[in-house]
Amino acid sequence: MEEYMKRALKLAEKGWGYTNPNPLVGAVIVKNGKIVGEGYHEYFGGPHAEVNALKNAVEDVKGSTMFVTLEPCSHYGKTPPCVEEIIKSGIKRVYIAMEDPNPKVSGNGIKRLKEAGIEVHVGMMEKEARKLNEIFVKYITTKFPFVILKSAMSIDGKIACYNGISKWITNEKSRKFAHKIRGRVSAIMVGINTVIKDNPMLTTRLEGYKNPVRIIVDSRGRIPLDSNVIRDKTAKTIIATTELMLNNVRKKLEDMDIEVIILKNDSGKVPLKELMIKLGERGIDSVLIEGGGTLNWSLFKEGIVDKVMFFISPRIIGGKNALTPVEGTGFSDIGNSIELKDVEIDRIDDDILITAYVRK
Ligand code: AOF
Ligand code: ZN
Repeated sequence: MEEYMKRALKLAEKGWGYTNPNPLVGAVIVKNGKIVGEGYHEYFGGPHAEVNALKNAVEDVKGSTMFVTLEPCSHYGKTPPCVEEIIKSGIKRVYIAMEDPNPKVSGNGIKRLKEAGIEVHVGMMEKEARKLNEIFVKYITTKFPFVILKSAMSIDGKIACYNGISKWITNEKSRKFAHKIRGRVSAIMVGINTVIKDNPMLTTRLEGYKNPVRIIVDSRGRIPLDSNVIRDKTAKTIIATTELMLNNVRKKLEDMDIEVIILKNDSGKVPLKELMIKLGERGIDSVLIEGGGTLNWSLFKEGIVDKVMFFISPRIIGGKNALTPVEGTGFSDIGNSIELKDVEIDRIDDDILITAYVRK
């Protein structure tokens, strides 16, 4: 029967990038061994997956089984509780991949279904469901965004040549995939050096994918006012800075509709944890970090990174002054270094993608 849950997970994925900060959810209704209804959560604030599946059913669902990737909700939020709709429909059995970590629900949906005499099974393909909603699980329980750090490097660990040239290290397919990841997160973050050096656009540029908010960490307010992230209005830009930014620069930015977040810090550097908390308060559930090495080091050192995605191209760039993905001071002994777990390796033609999670 896992095939139905697999289908529900596949449907859930269709919402990628549009449901944040809500979860990705899919639901399938099966009657006499046949799928009679399917649905998923399509966009933030829209109907939930279960309701969509019921609405799309092609025959009476009385006596049927529902497969849903997240515990159906029991609360009045933007929409009425799904459990009541399920109970009303006459569905007699529900398979749930994982309990809802949302404290407003967590277990109450399951309880309510059971009370109504529905047979409930929890845990089918739970691992896959948790992975699919890794952003939601962290954000709903901590209000702190899920942080993914992405980097592209040569096999000898360089992100540019000694003279700064970096176009292009990885292949086109890898770069396209990296753009897709942008479309799935709420925000993308870079340091000011990257903006000054590369003048990137930081947009998705793929049909069917939305643009995340651009966040520039710029402690002293050095952002050039004619840079692409300021001029281009296809995505929102937030500048995170300190009191070192000059007032007239701030005013000019705000006049250009750029949000400026000023954070106090004695060291004169943007306090990154506080920044993440501020972003969480704005509903930003996920941040993709796209370098460079100075920002990456600070984020690792402060324990802010959850997941890494390293694209590695089979080429040697060399040069002892060529930049690497993580700069800063570095750790003084291996025992203190950042350890990764759940390592996965994918091939993108001749490139290698290593995905892993930071052991906390
Ligand atoms: C979704 N989509 O398909 C399911 C959700 O703000 P609301 O009313 O849309 O409720 C959001 C909460 O509902 C969410 O945090 C999760 O706990 C629960 N289930 N949410 O957005 C869905 N099934
Ligand atoms: Zn619901």
